[in-house]
Amino acid sequence: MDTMDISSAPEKRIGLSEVPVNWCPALGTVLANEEVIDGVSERGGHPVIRKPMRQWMLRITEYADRLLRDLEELDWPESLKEMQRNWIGKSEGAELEFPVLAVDGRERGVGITVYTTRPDTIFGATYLVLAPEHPLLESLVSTDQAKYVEEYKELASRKSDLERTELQKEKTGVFTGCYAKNPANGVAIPIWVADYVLGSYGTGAIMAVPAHDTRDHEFASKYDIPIHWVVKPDDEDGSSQGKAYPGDGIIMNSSSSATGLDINGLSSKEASAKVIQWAEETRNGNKKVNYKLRDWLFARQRYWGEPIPVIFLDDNSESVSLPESELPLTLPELDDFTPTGTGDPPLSKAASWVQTVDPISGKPARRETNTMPQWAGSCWYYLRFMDPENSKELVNKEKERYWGPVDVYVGGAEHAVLHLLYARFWHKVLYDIGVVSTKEPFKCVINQGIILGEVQYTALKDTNGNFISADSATMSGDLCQEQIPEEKVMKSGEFFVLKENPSIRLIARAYKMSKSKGNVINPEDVVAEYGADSLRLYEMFMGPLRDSKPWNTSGIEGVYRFMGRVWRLIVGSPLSDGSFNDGTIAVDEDPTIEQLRSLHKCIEKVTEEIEATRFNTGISAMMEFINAAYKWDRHPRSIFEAFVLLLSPYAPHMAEELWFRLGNSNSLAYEPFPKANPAYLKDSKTVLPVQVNGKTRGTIQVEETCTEDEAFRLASTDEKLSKYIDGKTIKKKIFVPGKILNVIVVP
Ligand code: ANZ
Repeated sequence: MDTMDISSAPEKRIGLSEVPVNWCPALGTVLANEEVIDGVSERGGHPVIRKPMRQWMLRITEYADRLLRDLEELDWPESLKEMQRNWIGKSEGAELEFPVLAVDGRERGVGITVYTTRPDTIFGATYLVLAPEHPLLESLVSTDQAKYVEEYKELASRKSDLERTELQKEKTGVFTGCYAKNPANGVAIPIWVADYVLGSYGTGAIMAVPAHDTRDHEFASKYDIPIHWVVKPDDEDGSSQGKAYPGDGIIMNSSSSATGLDINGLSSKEASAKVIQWAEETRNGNKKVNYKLRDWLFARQRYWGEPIPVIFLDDNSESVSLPESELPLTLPELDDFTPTGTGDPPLSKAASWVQTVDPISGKPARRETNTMPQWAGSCWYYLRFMDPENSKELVNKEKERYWGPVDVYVGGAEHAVLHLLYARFWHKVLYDIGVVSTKEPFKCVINQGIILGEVQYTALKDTNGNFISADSATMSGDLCQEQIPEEKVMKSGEFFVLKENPSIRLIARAYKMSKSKGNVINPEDVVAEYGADSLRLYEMFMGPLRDSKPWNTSGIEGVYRFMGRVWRLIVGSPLSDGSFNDGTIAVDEDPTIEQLRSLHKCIEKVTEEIEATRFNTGISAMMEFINAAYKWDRHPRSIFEAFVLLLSPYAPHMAEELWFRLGNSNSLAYEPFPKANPAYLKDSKTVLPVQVNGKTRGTIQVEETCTEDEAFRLASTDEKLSKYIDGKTIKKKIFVPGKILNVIVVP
């Protein structure tokens, strides 16, 4: 393997390595491990095979521990963090060395190092297994076994790692004809080759403990290899079972006078620690941490990607990175940029671009023709947003300190071990070389729920065509299903029933939008019919951001009506020709305490709900405010200006228009968001009894500071009281603040 360092940073972060890569013939490119899911490409689902190729790798493994540790301080969904933890896959154990024996039983002077997470089970190791790719394999195999081992290696090379490690697959293997010594008790144990051990993980070799590992148990049973029980479960004797006991327990059958090692009676945890200590003292091994994370294969055989700024000197194929003065390196124009199909990148067709000179030495050189994967750009675009015009540096330090890190990042969980892991890695590299000031790029990540198709209602019918209620139907009978349109459905408690016969309960389900289900809502159609603001407001109104929720067309109509109400309240009813006022019907006068209270409560609620990403309840508060405002007979401009600012993040186009009609000449984008004044948030209303001619007829809610005129105005507009007062001649009003209002009318 030849690896060249092209970075000036202390750690090697990028290198060119001949490695078995994921090659996707259909896409004509190699793919990163993160882009291969269950043996097929993440995009398109095409088969992926393993093939050795010389490729650029980014050394993300250098950052495995930091990527894991720093997850703790992030406000991300726990499930997302767990996916990254599993992908990084930290495993703590030991590397132990098993000396290889010659035919005469003496040590040959070479050892096989295994990686194990269960050093406590070392006395139960009854054979070793090497991966078919293990570099020592060839030198160990006995002459009579060589043919079988060769055949086996050939067979294994055609399987993917996934096929090899699948638990259900029958385990296969071949004896190498060679033995090793178990260092714990000096016993000679056979060395096998089997493809359930991977060459790319740990040391590519294992000590097999069939009593306590399921795969080893299956293998040993098949090939008649001894099974030694060394861990006693807390509650029963493990040896009586016909399968492996993989759990922890108390160690037994684990002492040797030959080596002096004795771990009997210890717990698994204590025994592991003791074996590691013993191995370190006797130079038989050491503690070891392993990661599942692999280096990031960073080259693609694609035209559309950032070209890698590296050249190869013609005389010795040494790679040289281009100096900063030559950057950015841009793609050459190509007529045919389709993949070549051979593994040669499309850029290899750009002969005059490929042929260049080394700007430092002036020697002839060739450009690297692989390009970067699509993830490269998304690893740092958020930094450019902070300083998009900067042509001198990636991001100005001061601007980065002001804006970074990203406060809230809304995105899908499907990027958990792709973009969100890669971007964290790049950010850490940029932190190490002083470009950014924070260790993490995204403080908080929110996974938004998906918008499902409209709820579909299904009724069940028996063979005679009669409806059967969904709760009473036994699915075993002959039933057929009928789709019921929404207008024939009503809600009854928690369930949906037929309007014409409420005893028939329906099945209500919302499906993910998909072409095949025919339930896709095209946002452009919605915008054409209701406007972009309605769509936006409705999407916010549908429910909490993190929940998946069904689309509902009557819901958007509701939101559209609300916007109409807001418009008419501020601009007035349509004029006779259908157009509207140029200005507003709001008046230039001071708002009443009651109006201020209404507004500031709304501001408080909307602000709180934005912070908590519960936009839906914030919008409900605005709807309540508008309902209350419709009852006012005066509409002070200052109140509606504040309201329009509250509405603007949800319905920016209409809010901007209303803002201008309210008499402003600058965009509302430059206005601060309203702040709730605590003075108006206290509820200081008292109940004032109202008498008419000495007889109590009802009550009104008034402020403590309420005047006689204000109390009388409230009483005469009150639904219950107005009939005793309206149209009557008022003789006298007796008002005792905070106590009573008595109106004397001419009978
Ligand atoms: C002995 C043993 C006894 C094990 C026991 C397990 C149970 P994780 O947690 O995934 O790191 N192993 C090591 N290298 C391997 C490879 N290249 N291919 C396949 N399997 C490999 O798992 C580590 C365990 O997986 C190791 O601990 C080893 O089996 C196996 F009762 O060693 B163990």
